[in-house]
Amino acid sequence: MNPFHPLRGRRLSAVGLLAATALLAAGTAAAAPDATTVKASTLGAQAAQSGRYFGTAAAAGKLGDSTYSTILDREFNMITPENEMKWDTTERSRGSFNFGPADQIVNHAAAHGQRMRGHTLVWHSQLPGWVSSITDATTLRSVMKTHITTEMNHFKGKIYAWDVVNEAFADGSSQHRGSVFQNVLGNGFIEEAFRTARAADPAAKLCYNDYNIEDWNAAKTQGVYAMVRDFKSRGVPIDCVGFQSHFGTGGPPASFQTTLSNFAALGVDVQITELDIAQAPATAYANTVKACMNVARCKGITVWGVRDSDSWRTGQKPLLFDNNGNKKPAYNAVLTALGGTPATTARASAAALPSSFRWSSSGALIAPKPDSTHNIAGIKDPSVVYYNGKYHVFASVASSSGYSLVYLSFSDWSQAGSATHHYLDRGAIGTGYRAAPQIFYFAPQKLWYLVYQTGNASYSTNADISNPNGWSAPRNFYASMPDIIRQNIGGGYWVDMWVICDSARCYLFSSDDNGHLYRSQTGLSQFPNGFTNTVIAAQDSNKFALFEASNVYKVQGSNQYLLIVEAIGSDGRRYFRSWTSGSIAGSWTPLAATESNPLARATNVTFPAGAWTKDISHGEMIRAGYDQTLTIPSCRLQYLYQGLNPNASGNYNTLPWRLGLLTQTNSTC
Ligand code: 9MR
Repeated sequence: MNPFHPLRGRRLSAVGLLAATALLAAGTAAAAPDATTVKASTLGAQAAQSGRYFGTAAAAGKLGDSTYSTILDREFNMITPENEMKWDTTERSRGSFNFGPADQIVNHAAAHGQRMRGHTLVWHSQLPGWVSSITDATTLRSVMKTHITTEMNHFKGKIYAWDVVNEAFADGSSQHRGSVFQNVLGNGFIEEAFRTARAADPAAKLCYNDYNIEDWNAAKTQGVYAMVRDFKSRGVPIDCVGFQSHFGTGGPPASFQTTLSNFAALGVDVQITELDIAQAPATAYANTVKACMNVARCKGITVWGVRDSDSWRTGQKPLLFDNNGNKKPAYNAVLTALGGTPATTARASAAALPSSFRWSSSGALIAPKPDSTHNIAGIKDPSVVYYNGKYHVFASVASSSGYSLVYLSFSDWSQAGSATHHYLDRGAIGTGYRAAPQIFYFAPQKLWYLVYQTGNASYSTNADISNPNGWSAPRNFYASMPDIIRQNIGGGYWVDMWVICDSARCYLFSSDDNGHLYRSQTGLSQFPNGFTNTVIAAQDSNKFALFEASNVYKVQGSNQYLLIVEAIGSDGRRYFRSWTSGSIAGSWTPLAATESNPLARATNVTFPAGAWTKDISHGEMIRAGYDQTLTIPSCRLQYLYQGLNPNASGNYNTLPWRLGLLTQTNSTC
């Protein structure tokens, strides 16, 4: 946002902003995406379109392998730790818990907007000797309950579903297998485990997980089915059954879909939890996915590893990616069975986002809270991340005397209005012109960055986002305004700095209120230093069509980046245009980029709580994660924005801006 211009663009008469105004990007724009194409080009994004997830097992020790983590974060939106949550890692000796390796995966998932399955709490295998040698029921019962409770408490709020009990049934039989739990506690140990788990984390789904229960005619399947039926009839808490699905070359048994739907009919979700198929025949994979797609309560599919080289059965090459991370034929078969379009037959950047948008707006949720030293008229330019169970909002506060920054946090939007406002000018960020913040976690340095404008592009860092006093003093990204900006800024203002990184580089965008979007770059390992090669990323001869408040995001589960830019419409009101690109530095293709088909404008927003604003102005998408990749979901977008009483007038800096939340209503998933 531009802090100084009083009238800047407000009620400008007939600026003649035309839909067709060209956005000149570096390179030429490709044809606009087909309006009917909403198929995604990755497994997770495509599964999400039917309300399902697509996950993989992952190993903490491989997160640093960039081939591995690139595929992990591109394709999968659910992660199961392959070994890190098992008893022999988490409680190797009695009462001594180690959650470090699992935390690495959980943190990675949170930063990339992925959900987690917890695997596994009670299992006869990978069980330390001190547990399997217990012979006394009172001791074992206490040990089992402590283990479940301590582990679930540690990960509380972060796990979608737990495999509470794993592989408790004997091969080829409808009876429990022998194990220390079975032998010492008897048949009731499974029920005891589920009851303990429900008490520990009532919000997590509780699953029973097993292998060789996919064939409806197998004795083991019947044994598990009878147990689930019994649990449901007696009110023993169970929410889901996991079918591991470690298949031979033939793939799933013919009755697999019948099995899934019969279990679902008992009132539990079903999930495919550890899928791999010897030699990975495309048809066998497709049949497995179709069985799930045909059962409404089949909520998702997890494959047991990323590349063949990551598999526990690596010699059988059972996974979707080869040792080099290339997609195998089974990959395309799975994507197609999920309803998607493999890249070989569609544009590589097939749109995960629709090409037109509709939104519903909240009322004004956040108003300024002036105090004795902050005589504030408006709260503006919000940046927001959801982290550790809370929304953390940073915003500009404006008054006739200038701009500074404020921080507030809350767990739910209904609490936003009552949150305490912490003025950041009280700490090392200091007083003076600081505005238009952007917040993100820079994972390589384990530090939060707050980027903002001071006349230069500035930043502060903090190890703890929730500590408003922890921010460092401002530092500048540039020694001075880059030449290309000086040459093009005209009578505009250098505003709205925005950082986004991919796996190799970080980019710094900024606007000039004069029709130019600039982009500089530096290496990921050099960040925050070394921003150079500043170029015009996009421009428009009508400055109001490409004004300010640009955001660039990675769209989760797709190859797409989304660019949104605030424009001033022919009615003088603020609204947003949008483009997509396959790379941050790429050319931008119009998505919803006109006044008549905008990303967000008063014309495509409904206001059930009353039309309190005609401006949809500077704000932030609610991200799927919180790290430097700025990943947003591909559906059900939400955008926190600044709006204004339409009758307000006067000096721009004293306008009564408030914050409201848009929620996308035309999402296909
Ligand atoms: O893939 C896991 C492998 O790395 C471990 O060595 C093995 C130890 O038992 O467990 C593997 O995962 C198993 C999962 O936890 C439960 N179902 C069977 C999986 C394959 O053995």
